[in-house]
Amino acid sequence: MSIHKFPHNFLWGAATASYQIEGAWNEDGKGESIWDRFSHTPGKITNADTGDVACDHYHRYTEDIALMRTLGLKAYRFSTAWARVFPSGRGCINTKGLDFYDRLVDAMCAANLEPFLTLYHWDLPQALQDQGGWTNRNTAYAFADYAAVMTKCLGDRVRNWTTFNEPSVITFIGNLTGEHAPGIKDTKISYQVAHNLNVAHGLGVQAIRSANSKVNAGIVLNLWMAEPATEATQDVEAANNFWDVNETLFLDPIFKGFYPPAVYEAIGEKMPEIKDGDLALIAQELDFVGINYYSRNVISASGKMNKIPGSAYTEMGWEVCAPALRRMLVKINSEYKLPPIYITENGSAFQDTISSDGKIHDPERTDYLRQHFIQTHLAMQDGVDIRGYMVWSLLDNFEWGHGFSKRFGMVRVDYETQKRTIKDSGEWYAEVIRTNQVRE
Ligand code: IFM
Repeated sequence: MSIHKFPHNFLWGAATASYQIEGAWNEDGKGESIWDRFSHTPGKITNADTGDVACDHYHRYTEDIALMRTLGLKAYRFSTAWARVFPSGRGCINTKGLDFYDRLVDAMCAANLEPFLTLYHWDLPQALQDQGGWTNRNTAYAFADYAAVMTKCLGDRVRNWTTFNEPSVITFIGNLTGEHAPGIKDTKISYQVAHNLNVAHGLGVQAIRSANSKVNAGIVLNLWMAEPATEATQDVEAANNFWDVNETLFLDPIFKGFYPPAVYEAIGEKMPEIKDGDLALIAQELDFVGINYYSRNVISASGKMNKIPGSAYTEMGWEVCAPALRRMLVKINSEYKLPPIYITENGSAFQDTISSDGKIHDPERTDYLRQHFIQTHLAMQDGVDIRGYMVWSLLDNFEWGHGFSKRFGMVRVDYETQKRTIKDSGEWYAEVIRTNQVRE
């Protein structure tokens, strides 16, 4: 049996996001966000679920931080709700909202957890959406102001700042397929949103650094490795093209300073309006990059394959393929000049059941994590500089369009009673952290 031993300072953690866990959607002066509006619109979310209460983390954060201590986490990745701090997106600060994050960060520090703060995990203030949202370049300037206020207030305790979580999901699921808020379905708009997000990222990094020169700034990108169905040249070319068109829209401008030619070719006149100086603004040097990895796309010359014979799938219908994580990390490490990497999300949804002993035995989730930890360790041996790993997710939570029907947590949440129960996968993760190693 081989043992994968991680470096002593490897940062094991877990991740969540504001709208998915906080609840308190209209408390203490919080403004409406696009996810409040979207989830309150009939027909948008499975079972008409909303994040109105979610995991009630707004009121139960001390209990949740105690859970993190029980698991032995060293880091906690969370996001702040812009509309809690600026109910209208800009202008007057809602001090009660800011105080919540102040208390939350204090509690993390008291528990010896390294905070990783994400400024934008999809919950745009509705007031800004009413002015065009991310299609309006002014939203990028409002974002930079919000970033500056948050950094000034929390930068003395929060060292790691992320501008955006998964800008490609905001772009394509929010503005092309319309399955996420704000529910727009328009190719041209989606690419303008992508560019404005890139601009907002650049402005955000500058704002973070001018508010506090000592903190680290980065971004979190979700990447699905694209792999050919066979070794035939046509399949290999199709997979490479799929990667270039679908996965480099943020990687290239941020780490190379230009938009990928394959995207220009694919969308032609639907390319966004790019102003002079934008590309230099977007390509700010970063202190770290977060990579979220869940699965891969398998591509043949005739398109994307739906089911791969012999592969296991999660409840999301995503293929389990940990070796593709290693291959992808090695690929991006050789193709880009990247700063240190954190795996900022990785995890799986499975149908959990409560056993007669009151426990949640979730061997598939444990196995999923084990395989991905091992492949990450192998990528580190291949020379990729990976500093930490945040499991998605600490708690079962609101899985966007799927509502509460998909459970990603290492801790089960009973949404009726808000009772938290650590699953077997959580116990197993605690042991990984304690021993700092994974057994194959
Ligand atoms: O729940 C989401 C998270 O908000 C962003 N990354 C993927 C997760 C699972 O779908």
